[in-house]
Formats: sequence, structure tokens, C-alpha cells
Amino acid sequence: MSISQCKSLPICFTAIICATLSLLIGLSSCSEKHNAHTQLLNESWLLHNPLSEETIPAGVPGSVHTDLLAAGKIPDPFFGTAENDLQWISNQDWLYTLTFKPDFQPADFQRKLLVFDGLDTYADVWLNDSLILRADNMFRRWRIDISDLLLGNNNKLTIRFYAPDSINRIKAAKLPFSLPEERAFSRKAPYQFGWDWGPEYITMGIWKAVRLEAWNHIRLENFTIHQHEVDENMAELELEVEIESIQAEKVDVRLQIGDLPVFNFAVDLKAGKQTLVFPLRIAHPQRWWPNGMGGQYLYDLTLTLQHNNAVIARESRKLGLRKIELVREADSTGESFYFRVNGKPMYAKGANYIPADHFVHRQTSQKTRQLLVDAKEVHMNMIRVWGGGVYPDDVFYELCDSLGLLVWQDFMFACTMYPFDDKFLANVKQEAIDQVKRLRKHTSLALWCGNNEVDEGFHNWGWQKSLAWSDADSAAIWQGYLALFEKLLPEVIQQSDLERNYWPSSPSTGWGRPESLLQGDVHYWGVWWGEEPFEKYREKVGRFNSEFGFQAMSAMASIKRFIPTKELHIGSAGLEAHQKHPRGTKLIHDYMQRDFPVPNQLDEYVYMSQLVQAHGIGMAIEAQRRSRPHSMGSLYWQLNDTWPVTSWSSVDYYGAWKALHYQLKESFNNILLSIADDREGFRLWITSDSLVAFAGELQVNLLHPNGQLLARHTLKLDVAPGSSFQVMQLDSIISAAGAKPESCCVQAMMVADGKVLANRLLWLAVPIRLQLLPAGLQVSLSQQGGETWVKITADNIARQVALSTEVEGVAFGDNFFDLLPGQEKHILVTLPDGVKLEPAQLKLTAMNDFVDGPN
Ligand code: BMA
Repeated sequence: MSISQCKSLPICFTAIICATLSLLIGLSSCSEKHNAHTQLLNESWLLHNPLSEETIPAGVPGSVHTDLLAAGKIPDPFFGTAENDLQWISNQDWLYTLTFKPDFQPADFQRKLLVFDGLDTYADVWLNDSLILRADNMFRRWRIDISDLLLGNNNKLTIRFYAPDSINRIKAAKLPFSLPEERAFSRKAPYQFGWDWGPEYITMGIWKAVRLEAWNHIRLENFTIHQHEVDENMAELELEVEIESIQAEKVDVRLQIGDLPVFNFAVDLKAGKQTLVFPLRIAHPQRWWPNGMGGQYLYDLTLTLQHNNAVIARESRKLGLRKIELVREADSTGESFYFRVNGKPMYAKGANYIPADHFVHRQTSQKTRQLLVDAKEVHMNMIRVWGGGVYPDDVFYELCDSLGLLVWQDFMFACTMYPFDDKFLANVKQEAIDQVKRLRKHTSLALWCGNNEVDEGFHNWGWQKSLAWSDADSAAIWQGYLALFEKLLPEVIQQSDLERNYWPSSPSTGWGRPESLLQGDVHYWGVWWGEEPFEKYREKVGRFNSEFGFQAMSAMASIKRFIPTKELHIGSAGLEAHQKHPRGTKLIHDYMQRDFPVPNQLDEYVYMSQLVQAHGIGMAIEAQRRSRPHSMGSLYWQLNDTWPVTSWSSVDYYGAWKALHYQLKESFNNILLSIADDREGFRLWITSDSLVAFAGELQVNLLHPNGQLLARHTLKLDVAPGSSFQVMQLDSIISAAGAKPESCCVQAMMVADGKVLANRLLWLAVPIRLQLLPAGLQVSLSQQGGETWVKITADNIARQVALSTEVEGVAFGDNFFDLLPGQEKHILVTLPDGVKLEPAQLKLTAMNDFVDGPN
């Protein structure tokens, strides 16, 4: 059967015929013959410093910086002020060499390829003294046919890496105008050139695996399943397979999806590369849902190519069936911007993700897993992969698939204008094809976005003036923008990914413009960059809030790992070297001063800085969620760090949760109880992201700082799916009880069908104005069935209790919580192997320690 016949036949019929045929000829008993062979070439590399003539072992995947570190040639680039002294590394060229012997007979294979999954970035590659590659893009995979060059023994690979900055400078000098950043000339991770949360370490090296691939006859290049339509009755799919064949051949393509009958297609291949397409239908599919909306059912897929009854390629992976749409429709406040999954509107809750290690090859799967589990644990359902980093590895997306985290995927362009000559565009086009074909197979991938803040920068950051562009320069640069982000990238998506939407730039409009709150997505930076008070978050609610954020310091235990002991004080040189925003230290201080006590001990200052962040970002998220369906997304800036630093992250470089991350358990809870506080007074709201309606009882207790009940109100509520509404005005209740907003708190609890859906303490005054009594905290430790537990009790209401210890590697199951008198808080403690904890090694801090009690 030819491919075109296969396309035109009704698929059920095709599949049945083929499945029957396969049974008749007994394909399942085929012997598996190895037609292809792969040899990893990651070991035994050497790094030569051409200046010093020194040679050291080189890690692959790796980088020059980490090789020098491993060889003891440089101090830890993350410790103290080391960054200042290590800039020389990026300013010179470096040479990698490897001598290898293939573990097969070259003559046994018709084709031999050398594959680099990633070279960082400008690299000339020689095999046995022949120049075989001039690489110039960190994000591309390079496959070089070395069939005529490979020897049976003593092959010599040499790679010379060129200092990116000098190449950028040469390229920049050739343009008649300046671009905002010279890094724009390199297809290389933007953040490495220094960011407002990261150091400047411009890496070089072989940052991904190197392989020899040898094959005969036929090679499977890539396969994917496009999901055209998925509902509860039917999944209309399309299998796309890319195959390379040395000559015309007959091949069987078999696809096993879960325990469904095997789809089997007999195909006539022609010589060369070809793409085959087969429609598939699955009746009554079991569907995949984002976290919080349902389960993450993943089918096991296996694609097999058979030739002359022998298996020549087999690849397995997982696939979730779902429909994801980006809905942009005119409505009463402008134009909607939300994701609809399986027909249900989804309020996107999540964060922006950056590489989890500056030296990104060091990021382990374990670290990626932990971060994404941390995201799921606080009810996230979406992660935005920010365009100034790298395209993450497959493990990242596999985890998002299994955890139910949709991915908003930026292409790697950020915060500058880019060149637009033919060579640059052709390079980017190949990068985009490589990445789209690698990532499109993932269930969680929801959206492709062209860039981060390039459109916003061009229209709002004054480059025309600061870079003295003429009108003609400006027009040409904008045309270049359009060629790249409005033509080239969407065309690649259109050709290679038939199911995802493309969004040219995040945000679509700068935050200073009123339309940014009416349509598209917005990065609202009026708070922090604009120095506006946190309360502005309540007004400045966009349709989809894809960035907003506030910095906090890393956990004290983390700080001790990267700052020398003598510098453990506020404002030390070491600490300042780990604050990359030009106004960062001052902004944290200013915002703290507005609403919080300002301690002068470093550990207390760290505690307070984290509470400031949690307060502000909590306020933003809750206001955004209350406004649904106007707003349908809250992705705060930023989930994680590339190195130890004071930044907007909610989880620090070492994995410690800041106060914000704990608070997200409530702010992102599917059922949110929150307080709207403005000129109209204090109003209690309920917001539900639930897909089903429920009826329940809301209990509201007004409490004195000593825990005494001042007033109680209960209310029957019917809550519609995906709704948000005001349930009660609190001002009259407070005054009737003779209380004041600063000397009481509201305990709100929603119960339905005997289940507590939300239960939280809500506060009506900022911490500096709060009147709290001494917390009277008591702590004890116990062992239960091999586990260590901490029990904490309080004499009065304790606000924002933080548990900490000097003992390294200890993790607490909960932290930064409020506690009522009479309540027992039990916290699971995870200890490193062999470590024991004594009660005296535990420290408790609470806001009560910093504010006065009621008059
Ligand atoms: C956002 C990001 C980053 C930056 C952050 C904080 O806009 O896209 O460029 O780190 O702001 O300034």
C-alpha cells in the first residue's frame, strides 16, 4: 500500500486490514535484528588551555568553567565574590580533544554519523584533521555524515570553541546601527551574559551528549502524534513519521497505543528522507487533564518499523489525549485570553521557569523533578519556560506530562532586538525546527510564544532614543522583528506542529499602556520596577498575568552556603554580589519599611524579606483570581534560581521554599477564600476553580489576638463551577464586635459534603499595624515509626511562624504558618542520613516577636 493510498482510506478500515495481515504473517514472532547502532562519546575528553598549554579532563556534557572547577583550577564560581575574578575564562578560545575507537566495524554499516545534541556555541569541529562542522547555535542538534572519514581505530576529534563576546563584537560592528544587546548576535542562552538575577558567566563547551550513530537501510528519525480533535467520544489523531531510507524499500509501520488493537501500515519507501502521515481514530479516549482538573492518564505508545520481518527501529513513550485551545474572543472587558482544556476553561496558576543551574548541564533530573513536584504541590497547573534561558531537556516535559503542568513555551529570545540577515534567520529557522520537532510530542506543551519582552522593549523602553536610531533604522529593525516573530516562527509551527497556537511576544502590550489590562497577556511591573505599592495589584489586573513579582532573600541556611561567615551581615560585599538588580537591596528595604517591621539582624531580615514577598505576590494572585473570568491566568515571576541569589524566586537555588511558596498552598488552592480590601471596606470572597458546582457551609469566626471568639457567622452557599463572588461585608461584623481591623483576624472555613475545602486565617491590617500578643510558642520533638516530628503550640495567635535550624540539609514539611492557641501543629522533619536533631537546635520566629500587642 502506498502512502497516498493509506492517507485516503478510512482509517478504521485500514487499521483492521493491516492488523489482520500482521496476524496472518505472524509479525509478533519477528526476530529483532540490530540494523542501527549507537555509541556514546561522552567519556575521556580533554580540555586544553591554548594559552597555558595545560590539559585537564573535560566533562561531557559540560563546560569550561565546570571543568576548571573540577580540576581545582578555580574557586567555586557561586561562592562569595568569585564572579569578579573569573571573567577571563570567557574571553579566550578553548580546545577539546578526544581519541576514540568505534565499538563496531565501520564496514558493517552503510551510514555513519557524528551527532552533537548541543555545542555551546561557536565551535569548529575536526575529525581526523578534516573540518567537518562550523557550529554557531547552542540550541541546534548537529548531525554530520562521517561515513567517509571514520577509521576503525584512533579517530581524533578536535573542537575549538571561540569566545562568544569577541564574535558578537565583530558582528555588531558590521551593522549600521546598534542593537540593545550584543548578545543578540549569538544563538546562545541569553541569561549567561548577566541578568537581574544571574551572574555573567558566558559558558563554552559540549553541553549535551555526543554520539556515533551507524545504520543500514532505514532509519527512524522522528515520530509524533498530532491531536486534531479530542472529546469524550473520539480522538481524531494523525501519526507522522520521518524516515530515511538508503534505497526504495517496503516497510511496516506499527503503532501500539495502550492495549488498543495495533495500528499497522504497510508502506513503500522511496530513497532519501520522507515524512509519512497516517490518520488514526480512538473511540472513547481516556483523557488527560491538567493538575486540579482531573487525572493525568497517559497511554503507552510504541512505534515499530519492520522490514523483511525484522524489527529495525522501535521507540516507546507516553501520550495523553486532550484538547488544548487558547481562547481569544471579544467580551465585555476587551478580549479574553485563556486556555480551554477538554472544553473546560482553565484558570492558569503557575510560575515562570528559568534554568535551575547557571551551568545548565549540571541540572540533574532529580532537581528538575523536585522543582516541578514543588509546583504541583502548591496547585500549579502551568509553567512558563521563559525565553531568556534554554529549551529544557526532555525530562522536564515528561515530568510536566505526568504531573499535569501545562507548558507555555517561549522561543529563546529576550529583552533585545535581533539581527535579521538571511544567515541569522536561516540559523534560527533550523533551531526552531529542531526544537519544535523535539517538543511537539509532549502532552503538556500548550503554547509556543515567540519571545520575552521584545515587542514591549521596542515600543516602550526608549531604544530609539538611547541608541540614536534614525527613523529608517527603527523601521528596518521592526521589519526584522516581523520577519522573525510574525513570519518565520509561526510558519515553522504551522508546518511542524499542527495543534499548538503561536503567540508572538510575551507580553503583548507593555504594562504602562491601558490596553495591557484589556487583552492579551501582561507583565505587570508597576510594583517593583515602578515602585508602586502592593495595593496597586488589586487594580492592575490583566486578562492573563504572565509575569509579576517581588524579590526575597534565600533561606538563611542557604545563604550560609555561599557567603563567607565573616560576611553574614546586612549589606556585606558577598551579599551584594548576590543581588543583581541595580535597585534590588533598596527596593526590598523600601517595601519592607512601608508595611513591615525592619529588623537589623541578618536572619530576621531574611525572614522579613520573605514575608514581604509572600504578602505582595499573595495579594496580586488573589486579586487576579477574584476577577475571573476577566483574568484567567496568574504566572508569577519566578519559580526558581540559576544560582544562589536574592531574587524573585519562590524556591531558592538549593531547593528551600521561601515563605511565598508555602503561601501558594492557599493562594492557588482550587477553592480560595480571600479578602478584597479597598474604599468599599473589607469583603470576603470565594473563588472556585472547581469544574463542578457544590453547595456547602461557610463559617466565619472573628478572633481576638488571644484566640477568643468575638463573633461567628455561618452561611449556606451555592458555588457554580469556575466562579468568583463576594460573600460578605466584614466591616459591620468587626465594629459590632467592638474590634478593630488591626487587632483581630478572620478565620474562614468552607465545608461541603463533610469535607473542608478551604480553611484559613485572614488578616485585615499590614503587619506593621498588627497588634499581636506574645506568641508563647512551645516546641517538642518526637520519633514516630522512624520519622521525626516537631510539635508546636502557642499561647496566643501566632502569625507567620517560621521554623529553622542551623543543621544542614534539614527540610520541614510545613513552614511560615499561623497558629491558634490550643491548636497543635505537627510537622514532619526530613533529616540527612545519620543526622539527629535536638530541640535546642530548632529556632522559632513569629511576627509576634516584632510588633506590639493590643492597647
Ligand atoms: C521580567 C523577566 C526578566 C527579569 C524580570 C525581573 O520581565 O522577563 O527579564 O528578570 O522581569 O526584572
